[in-house]
Amino acid sequence: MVNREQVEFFRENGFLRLKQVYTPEEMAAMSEDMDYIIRTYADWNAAWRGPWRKEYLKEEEESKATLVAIHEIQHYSAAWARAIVNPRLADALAALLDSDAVEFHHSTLHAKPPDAGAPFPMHQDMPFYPHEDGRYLDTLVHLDPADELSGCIKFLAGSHKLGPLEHIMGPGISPHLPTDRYRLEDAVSVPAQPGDVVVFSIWTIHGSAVNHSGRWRRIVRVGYRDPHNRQVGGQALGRPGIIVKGVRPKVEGQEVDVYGNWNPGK
Ligand SMILES: O=C(O)CCC(=O)C(=O)O
Repeated sequence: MVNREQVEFFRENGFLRLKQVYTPEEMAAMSEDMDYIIRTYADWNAAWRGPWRKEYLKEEEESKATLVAIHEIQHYSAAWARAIVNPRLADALAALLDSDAVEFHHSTLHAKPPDAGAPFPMHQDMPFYPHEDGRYLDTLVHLDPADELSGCIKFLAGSHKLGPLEHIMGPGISPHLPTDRYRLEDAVSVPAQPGDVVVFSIWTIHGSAVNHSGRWRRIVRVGYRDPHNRQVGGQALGRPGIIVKGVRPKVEGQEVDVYGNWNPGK
């Protein structure tokens, strides 16, 4: 799934688009199930908040900016449970992580509705689920065409080399980087088609603009790590994930008990 050139591109830039990881048949089932999940379970009030919004949204866009989100899609759909353990993707991630084993960590839907899909400020994903080191990859599984008009993902090329950065945070403020130093305008757009997966490092700075198109832009972020990389806080802390490639290595202080839980009683 990935060749040497792609691995080198990823190491240099901190992101990589993998074309057509999923077949049209897999995508049809994933898309149909996602529409059901959005109608039935998702949070329609999930747009990120904070002072950065005045830089990203015009006055007339502010009140209608909407993000539909939900976590752990595999709890709702068999098509998505299969998508997460896809061996083609797992092989690619193992090559990018340079690891024999890959562990699934979490999944999160970010759906931008037509004409009103909310933007994301420039940030790393590290503050949301901090890990001890950089051996963590986020993947964006694309359900719809994502382009400039619909608010595709944008990356600051090479920014993963900066390592973990301090983010602006606070009550009611989504973690983000200072808007004057880290600008969406300086980022590289990565448009993608349904079935494509865009991979990036937990340290790569990224964001996206408003969906100005008349169509949905649905993306599911799925996080994977080298099982040696210990989580120290945030989303999905305290639970072992499915091993999608290889076998779980022994990691001191992070033993899984016979019931499948981390470190009982610790
Ligand atoms: O969906 C997007 O446009 C951005 C998502 C994002 O920033 C993230 O998942 O961390």
